[in-house]
Amino acid sequence: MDSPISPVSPEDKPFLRAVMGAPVAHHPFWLMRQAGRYLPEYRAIRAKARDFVQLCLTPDLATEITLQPIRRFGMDAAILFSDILLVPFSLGQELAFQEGEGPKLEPIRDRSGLTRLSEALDFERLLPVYETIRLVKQALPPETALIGFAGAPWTLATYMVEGGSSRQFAAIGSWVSRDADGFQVLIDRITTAVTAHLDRQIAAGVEAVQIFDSWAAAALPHDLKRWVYEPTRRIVASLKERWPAVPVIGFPKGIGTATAEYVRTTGVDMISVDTTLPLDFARDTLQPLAAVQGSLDPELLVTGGTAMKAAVERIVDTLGAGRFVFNLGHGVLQTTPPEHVAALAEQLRSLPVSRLG
Ligand code: 1CP
Repeated sequence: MDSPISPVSPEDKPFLRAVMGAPVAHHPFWLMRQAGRYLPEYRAIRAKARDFVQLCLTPDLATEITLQPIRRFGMDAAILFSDILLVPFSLGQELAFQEGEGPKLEPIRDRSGLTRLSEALDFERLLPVYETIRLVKQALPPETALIGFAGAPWTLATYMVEGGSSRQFAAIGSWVSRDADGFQVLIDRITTAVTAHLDRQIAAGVEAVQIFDSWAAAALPHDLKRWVYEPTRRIVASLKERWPAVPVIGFPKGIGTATAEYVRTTGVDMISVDTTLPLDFARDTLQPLAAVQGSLDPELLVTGGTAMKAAVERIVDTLGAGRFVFNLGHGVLQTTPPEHVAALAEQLRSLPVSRLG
């Protein structure tokens, strides 16, 4: 079914304008994990859903959750409500979310474990995700952009090899050091799957995509090129062939000044910076290469008040004259009072934009 023609062209959406470096009337913003447990209306839906994977795969509910923060706070971009682990799930790896324990997957520890994975994504499993995108597009205010996403191959591999969240990364480290070529087969398979999933999301209507490499810092520094930059570069190159105008956002969390090499190598259009990256570095070294998104400490959104206000001003003062989208350095914490997000939205709408041309 064709979606109704929007009276607003993509060029009129502040989020997309800021990424492209066009003038904007206010600093656009969105927040990683802007949909989720800090919102009572999310918790109400979550309490009724049998399990988290099914919630992500129920278009009406996923649509509603995607829209919740937009209704309350008017972010300039919505992010699809879904999860990075739907890609391993759709490659045939069993996935369950246990209350309070995070995700659990049947771990793949070596080359022989690869036989338990399919060669390609089972799109049947993902059709509800693309349907959600179509529903969200119909319901979003015309000036609000929709962002799709996927986990980067390295970060997905950490979950697939460790069997869930990890802080030590012992199993993946062991596989990489024993049999890097075998691990490369896994990375290649994930890279192809992520590319296909992002391609389908764009075809369904998302206007930008973010590649989450939340555990990039778990790779050894001399391995970043092979396991972090190169797979991401391949994804960006394939997407650019089909969708040259769709911005790609990279988030290689925790790699510090190596972020510059990441941006140069991968060709992302916007770089999401975490709380540890000095703002001067973001302005002087990253902004000439790409648009910058970030970097408020999520804890400050829990604190609120004058401490948050001052930190927001410092970020906007440092980065606001270049290509810039306001965001956090990582996801919204569960303990965040929604009123603090409302205060942040108000502050960002009232701060002057110094660069108008
Ligand atoms: O029970 C619940 O309500 C589960 C909480 C939850 C939510 C709200 C999970 C489980 N995933 C999500 C949604 C989600 N995940 C989104 C939706 C859109 C939004 O941002 O509002 C996105 C983009 C993600 C991405 C995601 N999932 C990442 C990358 C970003 C990051 O936070 O670093 C990662 C690492 C995951 C894995 C994941 N999903 C959920 C959990 C508990 C975890 C493990 C996190 C960990 O290992 O620390």
